[in-house]
Amino acid sequence: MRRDFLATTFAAGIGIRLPAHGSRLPAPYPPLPSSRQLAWHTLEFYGFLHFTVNTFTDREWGYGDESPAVFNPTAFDADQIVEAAKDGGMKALILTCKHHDGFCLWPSRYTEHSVKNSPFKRDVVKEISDACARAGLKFGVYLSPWDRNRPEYGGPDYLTYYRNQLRELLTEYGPVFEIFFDGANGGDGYYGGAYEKREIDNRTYYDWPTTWQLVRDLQPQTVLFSDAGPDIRWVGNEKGIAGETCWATQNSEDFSPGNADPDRLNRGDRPGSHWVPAECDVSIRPGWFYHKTEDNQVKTAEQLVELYYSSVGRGASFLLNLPPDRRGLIHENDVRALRDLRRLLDDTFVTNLAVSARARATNTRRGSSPNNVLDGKRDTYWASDDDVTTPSLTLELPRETAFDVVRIREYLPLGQRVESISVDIWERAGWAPWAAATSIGNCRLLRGPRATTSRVRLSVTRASVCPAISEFSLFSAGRPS
Ligand code: FUL
Ligand code: CA
Repeated sequence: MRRDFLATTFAAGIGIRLPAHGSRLPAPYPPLPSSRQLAWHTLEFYGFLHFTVNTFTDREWGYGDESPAVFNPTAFDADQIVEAAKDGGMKALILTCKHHDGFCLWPSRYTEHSVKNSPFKRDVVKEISDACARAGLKFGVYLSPWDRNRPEYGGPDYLTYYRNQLRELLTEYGPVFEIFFDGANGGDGYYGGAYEKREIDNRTYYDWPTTWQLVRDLQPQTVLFSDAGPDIRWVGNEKGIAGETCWATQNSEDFSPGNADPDRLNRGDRPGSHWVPAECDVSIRPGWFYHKTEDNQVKTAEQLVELYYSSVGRGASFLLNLPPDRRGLIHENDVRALRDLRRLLDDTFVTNLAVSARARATNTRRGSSPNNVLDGKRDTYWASDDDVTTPSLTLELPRETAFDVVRIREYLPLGQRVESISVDIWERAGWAPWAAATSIGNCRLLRGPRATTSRVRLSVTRASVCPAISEFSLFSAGRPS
């Protein structure tokens, strides 16, 4: 009874219609994603833009004493930058509005250390956010907590400064889908002329709960990223690689930005107290900022595809950095790599070879249907009865079909339920194993030898509660058998 009541209330709360005939939804398996996290999960692949005085001084970390005069892109074009990202298949862009050097890409009222005192003068944050809106990409903000320019850094007044800047960014540039709170705190810097080393305790100094609340008040749909979440967590490396097992849940109450266990971030915790999925940040070049010497070290489309499988394919997101060059453009080599990446991903994922299959399951909960894994919709799913936690579902294809990639998604509003799965193919003599995996969550991409068959079976081999699977698709990447 109580469970029925909870399921119904939950369903109403997230706007889901209960199936007819009074059949029960599976009880949610907490922790559950918030609506802002669910929206973020649909993005999967988006970009980072590292751009500041470093672009012109050829550094990765500015010291904070750079003159605004050095910031002078000769042909800055926000539309070219955004189109390069869009052509690569990205759904959003996060801009370093302020990196560790403290130089602001917008004319902040609270400092002279910004574009307004550069020869360039223009508001880069406005131009990029407007270009994103024109192109239909979401816009996000990186605002470095560590500021090597500010005299107040290390004391309480700096927090007021930081929050004032955050307020400007959240009130004057339209919707912000994500804020990336970096954990780096290097120590020495200019600090308004002090030229000294300043240590802070990253567990207490920033008083993050107050800052997070400010964002919630101003833009409740913004997801907050850091080593500690609260919405999205760092994946524990800057290589774009999530753990082969990567849970969306974590017990990170004792983590803070700059203070966390990278191994645990990489795989998540199960059971975990909170829904805090991983984001995989990595640069398309060796550095985060543009360096001419790296023009021939742009990752190839094939390397980027591998990163897509090791991030998006393990339930995390892929945050790929594109550094604008000294012209203020994405370099031709990077544009080409992005376009080729998009072509390779489209070649694989545009056609789901299972669309005209029929799905049958060993157990199906009343009100759900096995065919719900085939409709391309995240909000419909196949579920089993409460006491059946290891059911299987078979796709019967209208003809022999060759595939080498599988995509599986769980229905996230009910939590991360499945612990392991296997995929088998029908051969003349019976079922043969094709691939197996652990965590699924938002997305699991499996690659295996090219198989030609008329039946493919997904078996849930371990689950905490009855599974709720929203997608089971077959694709061909053209891999050799
Ligand atoms: C790091 C920073 O120190 C790098 O410069 C870069 O911004 C990267 C995304 O995060 O912590
Ligand atoms: Ca579906």
